Amino acid sequence: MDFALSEELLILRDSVRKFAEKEIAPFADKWDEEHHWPREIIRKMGEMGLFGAIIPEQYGGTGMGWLAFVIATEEIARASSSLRVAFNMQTAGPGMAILLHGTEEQKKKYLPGLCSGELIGCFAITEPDAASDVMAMKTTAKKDGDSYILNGSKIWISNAQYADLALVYAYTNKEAGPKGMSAFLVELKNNPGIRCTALDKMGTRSSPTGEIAFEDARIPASALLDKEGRGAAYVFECLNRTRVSCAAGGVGVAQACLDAVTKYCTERKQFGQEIGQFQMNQEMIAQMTVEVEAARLLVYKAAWQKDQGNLGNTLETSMAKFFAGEVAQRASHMAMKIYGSYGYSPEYPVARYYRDAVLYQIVEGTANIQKMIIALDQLGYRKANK
Ligand code: GRA
Repeated sequence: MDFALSEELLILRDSVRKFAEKEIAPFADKWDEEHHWPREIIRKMGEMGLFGAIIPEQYGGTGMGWLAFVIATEEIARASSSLRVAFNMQTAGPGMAILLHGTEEQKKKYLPGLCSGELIGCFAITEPDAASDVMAMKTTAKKDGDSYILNGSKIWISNAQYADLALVYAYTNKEAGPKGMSAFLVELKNNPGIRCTALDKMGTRSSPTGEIAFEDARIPASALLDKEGRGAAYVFECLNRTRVSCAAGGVGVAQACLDAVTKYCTERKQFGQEIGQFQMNQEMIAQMTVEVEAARLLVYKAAWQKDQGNLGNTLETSMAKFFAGEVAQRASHMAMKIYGSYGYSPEYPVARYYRDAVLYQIVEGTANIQKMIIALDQLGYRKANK
């Protein structure tokens, strides 16, 4: 066992950190307030090779691997939780699905653009009545000659209103249950049957979120990913990748809270001394320090396993996602207590961290869903790892 990061990963971490501190952190509050999605920053992240870490060089990636991917995610989330969403929308979701199951033509057509950030991606699972209960989705895809006709509605889709390409899950044969779900690579623009509209949220406001409505939307039959009936396996496989990056995002937000309170505790004075001298604050600082490190180690372990070829490590991925979400939420709560009224003010980013942290207990499978996966595995009722 070796806990040291390689020279290559340390260089990556430092360069992403410098980029995020210079080009994201100073503007993150303003972008959040204005609900602004900085397209040019997504492009720069792509050009730096961040999205391509998990994609081989021949398709426009860098092939650095999952550990590199989560390290970069954490550093971006530390500056802006909103901007880390791009890692999942570009490559952890659609990009990897294409790499693993797409045709050579689909790989050549989409992967270089998803890596560089020239193409904007997203994935569409959730529906108004099918969120935790994925299999209850109602969207259908009916074969019609050389086309499929899509009908249904997807909700809470990151990037919906800007994405070029969506990985969409729909039933091609509802009666067949899990065997009747399929995955499609849908080009969202210039299709009269597809309507994308924006949704508002209380946090993560510089990450666009929306609805996608399919009304007799005709897509070419070549948009099918692999074969009909593979959708159920691919949807959970996809979540098993995106959840680890999401977990790294939670660590990034928690680290940002720890950075903020460390600075504030040694600057702010009350009762004639720095507030870091008060044991009640020290208790919170100690708690945050340990929890951030423990969450990071769970994320690294899950990413390391994926680098060993174990992409089906649902158990370790769910543990990382669950714990990082809890830690982000607790760290932001403690930061709020330490900052007091200033935490509640938009003058400091703590209020943003607090709003953003809540998301990690909801998105990519709620905290309860992760606990269910972990407990069912522990009890021997349903093995998590595939
Ligand atoms: O065996 P079978 O033929 O019946 O097929 C089943 C199973 O073998 C079928 O899927 C297969 N399967 C898998 N295949 C490959 C299940 N897991 C895997 C896997 N890991 N790999 C149905 O399985 P099931 O267990 O019967 O399904 P279920 O009971 O519905 O699933 C359980 C569970 C509740 C855990 C699942 O539905 C779940 O994870 N729900 C949470 C949904 C979720 O995470 N939604 C997130 C939406 S995406 C999002 O939030 C985007 C955020 C973007 C951002 O901002 O980052």
